[in-house]
Amino acid sequence: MAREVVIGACPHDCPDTCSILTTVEDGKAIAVRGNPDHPFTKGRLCVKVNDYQNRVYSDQRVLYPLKRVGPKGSGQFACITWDEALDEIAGRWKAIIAESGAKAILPYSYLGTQGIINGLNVGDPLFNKLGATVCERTFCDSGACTAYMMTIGHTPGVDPESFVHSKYIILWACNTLSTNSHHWPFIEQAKRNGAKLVVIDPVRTRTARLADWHIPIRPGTDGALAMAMMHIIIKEGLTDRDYIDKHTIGFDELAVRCEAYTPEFASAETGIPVEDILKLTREYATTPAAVVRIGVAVERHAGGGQTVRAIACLPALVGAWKHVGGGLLQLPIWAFPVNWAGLMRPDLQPESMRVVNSWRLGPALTDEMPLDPPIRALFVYNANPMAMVSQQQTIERGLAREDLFTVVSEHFLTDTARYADIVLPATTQLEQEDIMFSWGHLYLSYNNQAIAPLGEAVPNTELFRRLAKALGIDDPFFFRSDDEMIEASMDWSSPVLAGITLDELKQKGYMRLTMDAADSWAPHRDGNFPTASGKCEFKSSLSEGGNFVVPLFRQGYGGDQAGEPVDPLPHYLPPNESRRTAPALAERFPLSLISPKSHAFMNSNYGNLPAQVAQAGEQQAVLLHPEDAAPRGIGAGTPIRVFNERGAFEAFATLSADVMRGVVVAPAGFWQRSNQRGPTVHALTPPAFADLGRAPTFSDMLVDVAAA
Ligand SMILES: Nc1nc2c(c(=O)[nH]1)N[C@H]1C(S)=C(S)[C@@H](COP(=O)(O)OP(=O)(O)OC[C@H]3O[C@@H](n4cnc5c(=O)[nH]c(N)nc54)[C@H](O)[C@@H]3O)O[C@H]1N2
Ligand SMILES: Nc1nc2c(c(=O)[nH]1)N[C@H]1C(S)=C(S)[C@@H](COP(=O)(O)OP(=O)(O)OC[C@H]3O[C@@H](n4cnc5c(=O)[nH]c(N)nc54)[C@H](O)[C@@H]3O)O[C@H]1N2
Ligand SMILES: [Mo]
Repeated sequence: MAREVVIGACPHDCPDTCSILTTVEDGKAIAVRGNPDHPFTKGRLCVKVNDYQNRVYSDQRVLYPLKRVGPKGSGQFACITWDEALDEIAGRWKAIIAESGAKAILPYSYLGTQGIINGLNVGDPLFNKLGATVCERTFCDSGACTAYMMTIGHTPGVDPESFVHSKYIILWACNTLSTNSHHWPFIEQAKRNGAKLVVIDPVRTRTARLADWHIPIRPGTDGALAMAMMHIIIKEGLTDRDYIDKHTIGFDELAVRCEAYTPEFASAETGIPVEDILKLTREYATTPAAVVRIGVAVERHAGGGQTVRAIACLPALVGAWKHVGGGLLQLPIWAFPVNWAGLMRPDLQPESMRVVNSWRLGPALTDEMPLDPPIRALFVYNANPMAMVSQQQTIERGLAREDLFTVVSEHFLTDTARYADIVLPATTQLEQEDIMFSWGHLYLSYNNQAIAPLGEAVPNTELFRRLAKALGIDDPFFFRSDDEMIEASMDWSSPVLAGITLDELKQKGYMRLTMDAADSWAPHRDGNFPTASGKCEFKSSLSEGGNFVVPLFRQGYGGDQAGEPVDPLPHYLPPNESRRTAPALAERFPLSLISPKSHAFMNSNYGNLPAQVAQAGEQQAVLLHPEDAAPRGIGAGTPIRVFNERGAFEAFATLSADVMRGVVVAPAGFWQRSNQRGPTVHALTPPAFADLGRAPTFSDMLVDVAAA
């Protein structure tokens, strides 16, 4: 019996990018386990991935190209050959391009796999070359990234491993134990070293329960808290004047701006008592090595961008950056010298391009967004918009259009793939080769292919080679091997890759970027922010161009940002839908709904797989405060309807005082057609963008709940 252990890396859109050891026997993967040698992920895999072989060998896998034989959405398909599938796709696309132009084709994708060659940008060169509509992918952290760039630039921020040196840790809208769980041991170590842990979250999550101090906050009001913290810091002289003078710009204007944001104002907005706001601020400002870890969730409200602007100003105001373990952690992805331009190839774009935002998929596919030419072909890969995007009913109406030619590359017949005309089988991480960045630690990872592809599944790289060939493209760029693509994926001359060779990386599976050690990590001790001024910009020089999207999220397309003017100073924008801002709406729909991540699902991945469904629940559970449930006649386990003027979905109630009164929680990831049967939370979520970076606002909405 041939037995080997293959070193790989978790493909998921998660900060942790775990090092994984797959045991392969006679060509079959029999088990996966965490690699105990990895300094950050330390040998533990989460509930989503610790049986990854069951995803790979699931009897639900799509293993052959499929062609629709029943009505749209019926899930009736017949197997066809790859040649038939490619002929049909190339034939339909060529006809559409001839009749309507390439803009009638809309690619839709995200981070189904996070591998650098198979992930975010794998299709960009082809669609850029065709001149297809650019689908701007801003539903995850785009607003926060715009705000971060405006303030401190593309810095990795605090090394997550140097949290062991932090003395005051604020997890702000971040459920570490569920969404970034390998960071937790570093936080625990910091606590053992005497750090205080504060969690700011409307919900007493499993993370908040282990904090020294959980501060419940009304959804979408964090900006008021952050502005008030600055008000207090300035008023009480808790600033680090020397650091401000040397390493920031715009302090005087910021000080004027902060005057209005009194603790009383913030208390009324956030629901946090004034004493607590004062205490939090004083503790934060006077403990050296204070750090804030922001979750992506902080941006999902009308003022999410400016909230991140305000939070990003805090560490410079108090000089936290001077200390190892002090500062701000958002996405250390910026440390990786990825050859983004080479991956996206914006240079291939024709002069005239069109941009449609991924959060607008429904309108773009229907008459809600008049487009000339209309979208006639949709190509989805690495994404499941039916489960993850607002206006679910509109998306469904669009996907049901007889005249829309939809192709989906997938592992499974997801809610989106069920509407396809052609489904193409995609390999999983064990069946493909890739190189990986991380947005939660500073290790470059390598995923060695562990097993041969199942059935006729192909990696996304091969899918796009086949498409290019079928379309008659002859540029050799489109026919590079995976090895060539991996070689070209990074700027190997970058100092952070000094001493790292591909050979060694393949063998070890991961290597730390050649940067300061976590124990001496303080990149902004002397300023050196990667901004235009080289300083922390309280007053941002990037505001002049108006609202913008970081190029990463829009295939490098630079034109047509259509940016509304942006205030150069941070401020608080209240939620669109709250009791205070929309009292008439709140009369009818008095509860705020937030839709964070499920512990056992990875976005919508695993929403169909038994082990994870057993953990997450067969059907959508919605968490309510007992005092919100009682007057509605709702008990624990009661089937309920959650609704607002946009739509409704069914769920069952779980009751706990862990959630603030007036707030309900519907974790994301349930599928319409496996567990959920019927619409999901995205039947209700708003289509509005947040203030910066065209981020979504899916946790900024009012609903009501009734027993079903
Ligand atoms: N288990 C699991 N892990 C994941 C994912 C997954 O689906 N499942 N998805 C991955 C992805 S794509 C991402 S982007 C990250 C996201 O990582 P996080 O941002 O940590 O994820 P969320 O669970 O969406 O939100 C975190 C917390 O923010 C709280 N919250 C919601 N609204 C507000 C608010 O207005 N203010 C404050 N202060 N708190 C608020 C929620 O109650 C929740 O506990 O997780 C990644 N990791
Ligand atoms: N209600 C609510 N909505 C949300 C969020 C939320 O927290 N709540 N989070 C938002 C955020 S942060 C994000 S990042 C987005 C995520 O939105 P999406 O990225 O659309 O969601 P996923 O569920 O991760 O879908 C990825 C799909 O890619 C497929 N896939 C995996 N690997 C491969 C591969 O190698 N090749 C191909 N072709 N396919 C593959 C998977 O089977 C899966 O169906 O959702 C956003 N929407
Ligand atoms: Mo995300």
